Amino acid sequence: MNRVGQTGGLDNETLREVEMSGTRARTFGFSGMKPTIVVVAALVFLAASCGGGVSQEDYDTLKVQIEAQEANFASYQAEQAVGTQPRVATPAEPTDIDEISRHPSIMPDSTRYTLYENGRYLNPNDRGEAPITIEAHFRIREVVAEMVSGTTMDFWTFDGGIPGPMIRGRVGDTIDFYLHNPQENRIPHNVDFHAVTGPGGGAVRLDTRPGAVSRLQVKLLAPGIYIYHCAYPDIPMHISHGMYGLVVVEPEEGLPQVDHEYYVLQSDFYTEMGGEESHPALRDAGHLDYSPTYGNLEEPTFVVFNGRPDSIVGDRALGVFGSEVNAGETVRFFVGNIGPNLVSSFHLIGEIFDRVYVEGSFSLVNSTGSMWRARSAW
Ligand SMILES: [Cu+2]
Repeated sequence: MNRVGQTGGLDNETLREVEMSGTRARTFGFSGMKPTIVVVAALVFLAASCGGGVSQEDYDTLKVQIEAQEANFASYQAEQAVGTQPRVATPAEPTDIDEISRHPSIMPDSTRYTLYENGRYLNPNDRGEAPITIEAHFRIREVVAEMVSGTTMDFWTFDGGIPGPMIRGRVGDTIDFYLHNPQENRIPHNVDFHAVTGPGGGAVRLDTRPGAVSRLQVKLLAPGIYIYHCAYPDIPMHISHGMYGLVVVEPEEGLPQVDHEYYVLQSDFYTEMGGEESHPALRDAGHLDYSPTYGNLEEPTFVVFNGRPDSIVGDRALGVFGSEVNAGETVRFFVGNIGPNLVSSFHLIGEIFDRVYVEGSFSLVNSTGSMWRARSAW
């Protein structure tokens, strides 16, 4: 995302939801961020709705909005220039759950499950050639949990863990998805599936207030590994509270069998502590509030795999937590990065992947076997 103040311009309040000629365009962005791309997107929608041309009336309306937001953004920049206020520490809060991290070994071991509910993959079957329907129920839990020892944060989760549950199917399968937002929650949520073609990847259909359930039925058309995330405004705020996961769409013939699989998802968390301290220094820091300011500055307090620091070490290391991994066995990683800001520098030591599906594409494969053969010929 753009860093605030680099380009000047609009804030997102207007631009997150631009309604013109019956077309709603939703966009990403921390409050106050200059969304140049969004203006372009809005104009594209206008062009589409006006048969190829932007009317003077629509142009004038957008221009007024832009000028109003420029004034708003100038005041935001002034606020930023003052700097962040000194933190007043608050005690750690009682936790609602013992563990915020969903371990990488907790995932469907294949595409043979037709139901996900209450944290479990159910109804395994020997699927044949024909596509199947996979029914998935996600329940949103807004919880307080420990990020590091003695330090709590507010998390918004799918089924109480970060990342959310993996959905796994094959091309041709149908996902029958239900989003449950229990009454005790405070905030509406939704899901944007990047595996889905359509408005907001289904997010518009899945806006769900507390006490309601929404449903989306979609057919999986394109193979690959996809992010899903909550896309309820302010979208980066929902992402930064932990609302994301992966959808794996295998090719029609499925993926080759391996002995072990893991589900790893990187993300950033932004708090009032900013980004200067490493996580050992953030122990016993009390309750940390979410900070949109440090989000705008792209200065995360925590950059983690699977929900929190140290989530995959010690007794939670791969091959220790869950099944044991022995020499000669095969392992597959599904790796994602939701940010919302930082890129991932996934770094493997002491082993070389035989095959890398580049950027989650099953058709773009980097194979060390073929490289080795090429080198051997030299
Ligand atoms: Cu949400």
